Amino acid sequence: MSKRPAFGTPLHVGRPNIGDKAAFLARVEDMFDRRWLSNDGPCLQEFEEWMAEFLGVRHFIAVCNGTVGLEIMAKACGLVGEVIMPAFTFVATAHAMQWVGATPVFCDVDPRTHNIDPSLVEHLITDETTGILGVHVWGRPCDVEALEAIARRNGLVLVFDAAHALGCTHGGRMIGNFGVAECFSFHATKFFNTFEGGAITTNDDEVANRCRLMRNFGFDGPDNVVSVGTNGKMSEVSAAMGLTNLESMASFTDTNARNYRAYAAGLDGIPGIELIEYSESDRCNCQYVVIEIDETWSGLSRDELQAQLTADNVLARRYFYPGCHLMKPYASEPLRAQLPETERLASRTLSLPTGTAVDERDIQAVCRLIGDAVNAARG
Ligand code: T4K
Repeated sequence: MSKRPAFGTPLHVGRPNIGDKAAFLARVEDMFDRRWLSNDGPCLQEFEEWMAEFLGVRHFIAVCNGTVGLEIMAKACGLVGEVIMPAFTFVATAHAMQWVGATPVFCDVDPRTHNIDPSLVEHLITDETTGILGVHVWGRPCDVEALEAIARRNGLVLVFDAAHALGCTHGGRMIGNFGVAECFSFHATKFFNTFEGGAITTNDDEVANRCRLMRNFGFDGPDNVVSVGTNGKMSEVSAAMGLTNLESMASFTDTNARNYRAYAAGLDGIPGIELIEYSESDRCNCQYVVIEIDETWSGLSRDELQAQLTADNVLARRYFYPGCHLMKPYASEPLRAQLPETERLASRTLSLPTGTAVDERDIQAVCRLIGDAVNAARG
């Protein structure tokens, strides 16, 4: 007979944080009374204003999800031809470029930061290259200054996928202000969600204007279509969720930080298990608790550990396995460079459950399960 799992109900990665339900429902009541459900409604306008102020950015353009946001950002910034980006990211980063007709050119990552390695970017530049797309993986900022210098030297557009990085800073400045534009995700699984949603941020008025037009079919006033566009609008109900969750954002971040510290304490000293670190000097949302498993010390592989946790109803995730470059739509493309660090990371990282659905006792139990698995594997 198989043993009973340690957790009766599954402990998921990506459980949504949900702010004050009464405040949300009141906003939805008002929305119904107004009969204004989408297309630049009052919730959307308030959400955009509040977020622009929070990020200290000139333009915050809310969109229906992060992937469409990346597509609009790419079009508005003129990304065509080849775009250099990491393969160690969620596949949406690559898909968005491919979807708008640009070719992702995958660059390896820095094993310490998990972000695109600037020292390798320049080797990948060709006559076809128009831009660099950095991803602030786990909310840890890219080496922005090095990427800016490369972009400047080579006349390239620098943009960022900031899907993980809401509320994070780099050098004291909020993510959302770097490159020509940045794109956030507010998907349900992100620590701050609008059910589905995202946003493009920029300090460039022309880019912002193009993004706003493209988000709404290229309409510049009724009947006047001035550019090609798509339907990238955020609905009122999503914006209402955004306003509600903004009121709780500080407490979500505090919970993430508390959870992170509990994991750090619980995992301390377990051989071969290393928790990724967040900078002390910059703000971070700590929404991802990621461990690296070094099999030579832990005695078991990442996949073996994941399987054991799953048997105990701890549903840890292999973000980002196997790397975009090995996924079917991209695997047949000739690789410009080998990606040993990407492949190494993709084989050893595991994201653990966190957020407001998880408490410290859960975390202590998860850490004990990991410790027991390693002890058993090492004999
Ligand atoms: N760029 C980057 C770097 C990204 O990480 C993402 C998204 C994007 C761009 C694109 O942004 P969006 O277009 O999504 O706004 C999830 C999310 O769907 C995705 O948004 C996120 N990154 C990615 C890292 O994670 P999956 O395929 O892992 O989703 P799924 O359905 O397996 O759910 C993950 C976990 O969350 C499960 O354990 C179940 C749990 N869950 C999920 C939902 C939706 C819940 O407990 N409740 C829920 O409502 O991609």
